[in-house]
Amino acid sequence: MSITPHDERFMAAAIRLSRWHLGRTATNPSVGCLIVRDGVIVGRAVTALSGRPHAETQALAEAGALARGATAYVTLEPCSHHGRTPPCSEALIAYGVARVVISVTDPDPRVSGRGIGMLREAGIEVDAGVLEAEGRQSLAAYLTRQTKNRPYVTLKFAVSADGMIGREGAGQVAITGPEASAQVQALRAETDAILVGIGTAIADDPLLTVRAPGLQSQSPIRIVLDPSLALPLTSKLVETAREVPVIVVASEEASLLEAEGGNTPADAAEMESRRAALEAAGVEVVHCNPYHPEVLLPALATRGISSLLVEGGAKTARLFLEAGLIDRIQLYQAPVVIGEGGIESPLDATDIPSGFAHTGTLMFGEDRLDEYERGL
Ligand code: AOF
Ligand code: ZN
Repeated sequence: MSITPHDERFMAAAIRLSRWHLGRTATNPSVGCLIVRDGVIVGRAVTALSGRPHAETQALAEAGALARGATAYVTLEPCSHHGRTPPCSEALIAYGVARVVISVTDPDPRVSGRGIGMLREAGIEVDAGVLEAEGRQSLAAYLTRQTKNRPYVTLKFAVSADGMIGREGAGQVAITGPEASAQVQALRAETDAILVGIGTAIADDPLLTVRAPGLQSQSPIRIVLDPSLALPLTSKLVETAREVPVIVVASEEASLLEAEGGNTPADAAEMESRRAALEAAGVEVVHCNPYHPEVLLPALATRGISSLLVEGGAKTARLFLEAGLIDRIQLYQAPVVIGEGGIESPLDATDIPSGFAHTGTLMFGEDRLDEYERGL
């Protein structure tokens, strides 16, 4: 049988369903699965919170005997390995599914092609690659971590009508309105970690949590690039470190500081006491050159972080852009005028780096969101 518009419609629904648990199944991807019999959905599921059970076994359980002869739509190739439960491919075979339609094949070396192989060997018809671009987008974090050993990185920033992202010495300056803020809260909720530079951490004293009603438990891990451990113990980040984790990325050794800023050996003792104080407050201090995202990102991936949101400020944005380590840019443009003392944006709509494609524009109240993406 060839792919029909019905297949695409059901796959689109499976992809929408998969987004429901985005960012909440780490390190497993959030996969959507529909079981369809005679054009009617008889089972549906998304990978459970924290990653197990997988989508297929839950959808099959809902369909029960109706799964026999039905078609399963899955956003990712069904697994073939034994985890905490037997492989999903085995379950699809056992329930007597006649056809499996897949969006994206799984790069996990334990699965990669074997899931499809098991199904075909059992006589099940398999079609892969349906709505693949959309499927890959919904699995971007998982695919990036699996194939590039780093998180999928989104750079988000808001620019005023006069091209500014804030005002010198003014702390947090409202640029976008409440509708855009709600959207950013939703973005944070589906992201594993959020990162800012020490400049922003001090100037804005941000909380970087998710406060939207119903999503409060989905705050990402908060990461501060802080070479010399200058994050104040009285900052909101440190004060809430026991509720939502904070990781401070400091320079690897005092000798590096010396080379960079002429610090004296006395600073090593000072660093040590700051580190002890931060750790006593519940902050995790990681030593890794904060100016080398190409080293930091694989370290974060190893800890299970698949998606990262870079939220500020200009210096940190430039650092990641120059390293070529941004996968997606979300640029909010607001009608607000900052004027005198403004901090210039590192980027505007006219100088988005080459390699990024403009993938959409949305309006949130008065604010315009433009999204740009690079291929995975
Ligand atoms: C599926 N359906 O819903 C998901 C899959 O740690 P484990 O044993 O759960 O295995 C994780 C791997 O399972 C992950 O790398 C990916 O290959 C697959 N995820 N597979 O059939 C699902 N979430
Ligand atoms: Zn599975």
